[in-house]
Amino acid sequence: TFGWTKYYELEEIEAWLDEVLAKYPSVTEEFIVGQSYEGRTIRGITISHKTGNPGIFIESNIHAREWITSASATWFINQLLTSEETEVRNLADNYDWHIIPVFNVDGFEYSHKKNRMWRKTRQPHATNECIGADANRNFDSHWLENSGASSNPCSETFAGDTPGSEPEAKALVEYLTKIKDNFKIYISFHSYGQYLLSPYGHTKEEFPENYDDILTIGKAFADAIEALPYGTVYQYGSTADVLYVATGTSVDWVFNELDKEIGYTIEYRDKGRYGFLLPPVQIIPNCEELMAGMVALVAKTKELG
Ligand code: 0X9
Ligand code: ZN
Repeated sequence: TFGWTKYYELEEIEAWLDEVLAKYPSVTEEFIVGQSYEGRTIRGITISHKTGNPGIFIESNIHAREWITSASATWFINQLLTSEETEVRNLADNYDWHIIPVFNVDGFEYSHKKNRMWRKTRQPHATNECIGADANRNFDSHWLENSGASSNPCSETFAGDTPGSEPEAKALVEYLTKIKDNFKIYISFHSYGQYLLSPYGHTKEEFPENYDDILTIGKAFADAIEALPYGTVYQYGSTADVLYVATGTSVDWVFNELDKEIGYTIEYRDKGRYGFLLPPVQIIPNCEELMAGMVALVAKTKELG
């Protein structure tokens, strides 16, 4: 049976998703983002307990090797459907959730079967033998500017030949454009480093107009996590300021092109001891931190209007 004491392969996650959809038909629905390069279906689940709720969109495992992200996404889905805790019920009952547990399906499968450290998509390049692009550099927002991505197909941050050259990124752009009125918060799950990153990724010379609010919400997220018994510390701030310049990311595209005010990247545990190979015993603690952080993030976002 499915749980959160080990990491699962794509097939097992898909089967679990089917079970969840069958078990909670009145509040869940499957959505299809599109097809990957290798022809896999990129699937998501919506959870809605009533009409008229504001929406929150979660994209997870855009980077293949970041296995804690899909483990956290499935745990979070399970909590929204089964928890009786007041704070979790509030999130489940009063928000509509759109969650893609595994976005980079081809890369994720490859990271299980062939190369644990795979990051990118799996689309071959026309003139170079290196495979794949960084899907989180392939979106049409400051694409390939300011050395926040690479034009070298062999680089881990290869931006792709054009914005949307990767079928996965193109499909997500089309899907999000179609449903853009149904969500106001966008969150992208990554690992590792323990950061809550906000726009912009493309420059540290400029900040969004609502950056004060973004930082206030970020502080609420980080404080809530640090208050748990684990005492885990998250840093927060703009991607370019706190981490590094990154262009063409999904969060910046949603923020800039879909005019959303709230978009974050969560970089989960740890700080580098295990890195992408976060031991399974840390899945549940990481998830508890996610929930505490999300409860605070959503509450502070609401408070600030
Ligand atoms: O470089 C990335 O794509 C992310 N870090 S990772 O180590 N998981 O690869 C950070 C991207 C965050 N930036 C924005 N979304 N703006
Ligand atoms: Zn990542």
